[in-house]
Amino acid sequence: MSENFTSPDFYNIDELLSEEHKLIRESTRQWVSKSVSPIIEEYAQKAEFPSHLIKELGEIGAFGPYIPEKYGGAGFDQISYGIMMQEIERGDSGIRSTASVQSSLVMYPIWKFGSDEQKEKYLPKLATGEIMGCFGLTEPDHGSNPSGMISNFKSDGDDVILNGSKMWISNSPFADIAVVWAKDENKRIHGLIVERGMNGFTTPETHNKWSLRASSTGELIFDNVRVPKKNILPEKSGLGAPLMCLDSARYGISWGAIGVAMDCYNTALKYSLERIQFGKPIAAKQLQQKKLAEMLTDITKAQLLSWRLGKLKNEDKATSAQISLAKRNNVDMAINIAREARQVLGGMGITGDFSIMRHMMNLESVITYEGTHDIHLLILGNEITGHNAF
Ligand code: TGC
Ligand code: FAD
Repeated sequence: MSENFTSPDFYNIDELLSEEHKLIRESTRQWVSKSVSPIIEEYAQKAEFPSHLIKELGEIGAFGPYIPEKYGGAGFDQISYGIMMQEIERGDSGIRSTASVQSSLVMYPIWKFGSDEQKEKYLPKLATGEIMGCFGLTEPDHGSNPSGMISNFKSDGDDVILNGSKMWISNSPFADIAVVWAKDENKRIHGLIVERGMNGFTTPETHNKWSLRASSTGELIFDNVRVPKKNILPEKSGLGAPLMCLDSARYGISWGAIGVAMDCYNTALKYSLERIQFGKPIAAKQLQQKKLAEMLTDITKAQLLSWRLGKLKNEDKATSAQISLAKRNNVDMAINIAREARQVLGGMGITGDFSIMRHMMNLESVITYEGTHDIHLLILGNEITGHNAF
C-alpha cells in the first residue's frame, strides 16, 4: 500500500464533503499509513490482534465518532463516521471491526438504551479504549435467526442469573465488558452488560481462521453468571434493540468496504502500469483495462450510495432496508474487486507483499457477519414485496 495513498474520486465526490470531513479523512488516512499498513501483514500472518493500536484508535476518535462529546465521543456526523471506517478498513477489515464493534455495537446500545449511570460509568472509558467491549448476539445454533436464541436469565433478588453461550464474537478474548442479548423469563430479549471477572463468565478464543486473522474472535460462555439488575439496559427490549445496533454497524461497513476496494484498485492500477509482458505494460492490454474500468465504475457507484445514505442517516431518515442494500452491494463490490485485482497481479497477488489477498480473505467474513449476503437480499425482498421469506 502506498504511503501517499490518494482515493479514486472519479465523480468529484469530494465536492460533496465538508472541510471537516476532508480533515478527518486526511488524519485517519495518515494514521493508517503510519500505524496500520507497516505492521498489519505480519500480525495477520501470525494470527494476532495488534493490541497496541487500541490506545491510538481511541486517540484518533475511532471509538464512538458520533457519540456526544459529553460521553467522551467525538460528536461527529454520520458521514465522518463512515469516512473513518473507510480509511481504517483500507488498512485492514479486522482493525475496522474493532472500531465498529466498540462504536456501534457497544457504545451505541449503552448510549441509546442505557441508564444515566451506565452511560457515565462506561462510555468515557470506552471512548479512549481504557476499556474494550464486545457484542454477543450470535449463538452456536442461532446465527441468521437471532430471535431463536436460547441464552436466558432468571431474576434472583437484585441480580439475574445468566446462562447460555455466544459464538463468533469479535474482541471477546480481551474485552473488559460484553453487551449480551438474552431472554428473560417471559422470553423477551434484553441487553445486559456483563463484566470480565464475573463468576462463571469465560471467553475462549476461536483459532484456525483463514479470514480476519488480525482480529481476535471468541466465544462468550455463561454458567450461572450473577449479573446485577442495574447492568440491564433499561430503555429498550426486544429483537429491535440489537437490530438497531446492527443498522449502525452495517452502515459503517458499507463505507469500510469502499476503503478495501480502493486499496485493491490502486494496487492493481500501479502494478499494471509497471508490469511488462509481451513488450508492453499489462495496463495497455484491453483485458486489464476492462478490469480496471469496471473496478472504478463499481467504486464510484458505491461511494455515491454510502454518501447519500450518510445524508439520510444525518437526517435520521435512513431505513433498515436502505442500509441492507448498501452493506450488501458494497461488500459484494469489494470482494469482486479484490478477486479481480488479485488476478491483475498474477502470481505476485497471492503473496503477503501486497495487501490484496489479505483483504480478499477478510471480506469472506465481512460478507457473512452483520447479516449475510443472503439475509440482506431477503430484507430487501421483504421490503419490496411485503412477503417475509426468511
Ligand atoms: P422481525 O420479526 O423482522 O423483527 C423483530 C423486531 O425487530 C424489528 N426490526 C428492527 N428494528 C430495528 N432495526 C432493524 N433493522 C430491524 N429489523 C427488524 C421489527 O420491527 C420487530 O419489532 P417488534 O417491535 O415488532 O418486535 O425479526 P426476524 O426474527 O424475522 O428476523 C429478521 C432478520 C432475519 C432480518 C434479523 O434477524 C437479522 O437481521 N438477522 C441477521 C443477524 C445478524 O445480522 N447478526 C449479526 C450479529 S453481530 C455481528 O455480526 C457483528 S460482526 C462485528 C464486526 O466484527 O464488525
Ligand atoms: P447461518 O445463519 O447458519 O447461515 C448459513 C447459510 O445459510 C448462510 O449462507 C446464510 O445466508 C444462509 N441462510 C440462513 N438463513 C437463511 C434463509 N432464511 N434463507 C436462505 N438462506 C439462509 N456475531 C456477534 O453476535 N457478534 C460479533 O462480534 C460477531 N463477530 C463475528 C466475527 C466473525 C469473524 C464472523 C465470521 C462472524 C461474527 N459474528 C458475530 C457472527 C455473524 O454475525 C454470523 O456468522 C452471521 O450472522 C451468520 O450466522 P451463521 O454463521 O450462524 O450462519
